[in-house]
Amino acid sequence: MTYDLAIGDYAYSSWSLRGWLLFEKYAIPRHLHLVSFAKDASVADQLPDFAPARTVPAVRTPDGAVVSESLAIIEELSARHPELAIWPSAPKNRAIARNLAAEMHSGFMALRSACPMNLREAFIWPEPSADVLQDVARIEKIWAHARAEADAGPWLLGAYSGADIMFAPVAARLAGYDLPMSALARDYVTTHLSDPAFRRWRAMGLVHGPRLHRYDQPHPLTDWPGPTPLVAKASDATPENAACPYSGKPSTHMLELNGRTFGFCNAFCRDKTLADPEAWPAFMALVNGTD
Ligand SMILES: N[C@@H](CCC(=O)N[C@@H](CS)C(=O)NCC(=O)O)C(=O)O
Repeated sequence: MTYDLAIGDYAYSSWSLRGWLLFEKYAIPRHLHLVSFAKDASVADQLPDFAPARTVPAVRTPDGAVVSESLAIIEELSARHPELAIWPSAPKNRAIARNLAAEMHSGFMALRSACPMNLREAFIWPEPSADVLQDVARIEKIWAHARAEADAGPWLLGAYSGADIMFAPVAARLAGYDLPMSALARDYVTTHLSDPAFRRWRAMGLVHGPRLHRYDQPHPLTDWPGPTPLVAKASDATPENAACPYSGKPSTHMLELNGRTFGFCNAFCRDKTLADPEAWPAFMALVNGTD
């Protein structure tokens, strides 16, 4: 018995990113269920096994409870897995982390509505609206407050916590719309964009599912503000590895990186790796001969 986790489109579902990061960062086993915003069916209709959930992420616990508010999902898993320290263990830091997460869960409506998460594009918005700038100023303030309490470490309270999960899509929005921010906020945003788990999620978003035009914006496009991926391309050559680095199944779909050919068991495994090779530890272990 394990958890079931339902998520929406990787490129666009900011709340799903939070649910997925929770399981990914703390290595909590789960079965993944995908819903698609491109379908005519509502999210609720795509989730009959998660009733009464009507949004993603949604989690079904091993004992059958459905939890479909991202903050409640973090709280519940934190209570069920205290050894993982999803909230900081020091009480003062824990209180600050919880407060940050709750403020994110209920706030920043201007930023959320004017700057929907779109991990396939990065925009330049030269003159952000006053209410968005007000949200950014508040975010900078509470990030700086948390960082002032932090022990060593790049995250809000030093080590990664539920507060960072809640702000990952906010970082993607600040960077993805080129919003003005303090040096401290920029450092923290860069930490998110460089995080291998975030990069894995974005790599899947680049290759999985259709482009959804409702996330297009009237702003000019610019380069993605995160790390530049290594350049790889699809290939038909014979791979060095007979078995997929992820599943161990036979290699059927290949990519070329630095003149070498590597195989995967299906197109998605190949394409998500192609999108950002360095984000995938099992693949890099294969490349570096350390697997
Ligand atoms: N309060 C919820 C919000 C979840 C949410 O709005 N998810 C969006 C996807 S990012 C969704 O499922 N939208 C589908 C719909 O509203 O029908 C949470 O904290 O998880």
